[in-house]
Amino acid sequence: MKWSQDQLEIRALARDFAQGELRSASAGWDAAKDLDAGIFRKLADLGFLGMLIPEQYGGLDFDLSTYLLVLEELSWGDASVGLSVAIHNGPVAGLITKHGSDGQKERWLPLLASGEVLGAFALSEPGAGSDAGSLTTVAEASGTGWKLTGTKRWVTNGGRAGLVIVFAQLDGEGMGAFLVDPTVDGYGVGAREATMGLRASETVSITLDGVEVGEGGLLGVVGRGFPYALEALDLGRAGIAAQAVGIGRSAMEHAARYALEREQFGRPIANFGAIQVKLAEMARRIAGSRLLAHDAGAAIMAASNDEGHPRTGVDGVTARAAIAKLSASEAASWSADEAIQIFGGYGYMRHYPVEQLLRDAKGTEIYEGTNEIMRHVIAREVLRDAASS
Ligand code: COS
Repeated sequence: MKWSQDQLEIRALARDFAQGELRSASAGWDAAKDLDAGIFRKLADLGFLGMLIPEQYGGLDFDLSTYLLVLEELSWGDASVGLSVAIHNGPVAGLITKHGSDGQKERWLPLLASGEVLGAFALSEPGAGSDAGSLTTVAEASGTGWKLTGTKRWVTNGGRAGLVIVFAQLDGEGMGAFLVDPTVDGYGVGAREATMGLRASETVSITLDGVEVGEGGLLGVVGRGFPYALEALDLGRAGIAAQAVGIGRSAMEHAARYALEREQFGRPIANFGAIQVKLAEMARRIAGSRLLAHDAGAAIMAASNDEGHPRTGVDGVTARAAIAKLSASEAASWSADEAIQIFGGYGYMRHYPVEQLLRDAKGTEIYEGTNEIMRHVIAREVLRDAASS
């Protein structure tokens, strides 16, 4: 893959930021189970909270490959930061940019781009995860708009968010996507979940108890909420792939450095073939996954530029995003697991960095669609092609 000079400069900026601001803080944030709130201001100052937002609304209007390069670097520094930034820029800002009315874009995009408002995406529910079409949150017509009632789970950025995209069933009309200001009456935030990894990332439940959303709060077309959610997840999955590449690369680099320093049997363990095979395999899986993440980004860009790029089929956007996320998340978990093995007894200890990377990597196999769903989506598109050939 060949990057332009601009892309290389932006990647270098993100890498310096990750090195200076994230990497050394990451273990502390993991232990504290919270990010330093000031980090969002720093990200906003660099423009990293408006990466996909058009310039007229104060964003950087990056192409997707630049965006994915930045996400990889941020996630290399701290995967919880990578996740927050990916949700905010991808499914949230991406959906508003694509389907928002002029009024919605003017209201929300400058706030998201400047970091005044952090975005969250509320699709999953206690009983609706992989089966995202089975939501029980309802939106009832209220005369002046809609009234939302239900519970959402696993909402990243949920407590800090100043804007939440909430998906709810409309009476007999499919699903709607609503732009909810969390300061309204009836909006409640549950306790932070205690998660295995990505512990600094905020994951909460939210309750909606008759939350009023005016006419201007419905995103796009009535009843199209489910396709919007799936479309947002394509972009989200490309971002998670880049996040996983960052985590996997971090594990590989830690392991390689340790292998050069650690001596056993009178020489660095990097001299042993068993260690070299692990490092080579990490490099192969991570490099392949990076290409797949950027391939998904290219497909999404082609589709959104109306180049007639298909959504369905194994060459379509949805399958390519699923392939990238599946490959990268497995590469990250595998690399972090093998990095612990290379560190040996030290790797199993809390204050060495690689055990955190394994806990963080595991999340990428689950959120924004489990890897079982990724395989289902990919197989469905392979079979669709076969049936129509
Ligand atoms: N972009 C735009 N539209 C899309 C789309 C996309 N990527 N994918 C599907 N659609 C449209 C379809 O064209 C269809 O529209 P019509 O109703 O007009 O025909 C509609 O959306 C439903 O699509 P489809 O029938 O393919 O959906 P399924 O019910 O088969 O999808 C799965 C089932 C399991 C694939 C889906 O529910 C899924 O991805 N689940 C995982 C959810 C998830 O990732 N949850 C994690 C949330 S974030 S923590």
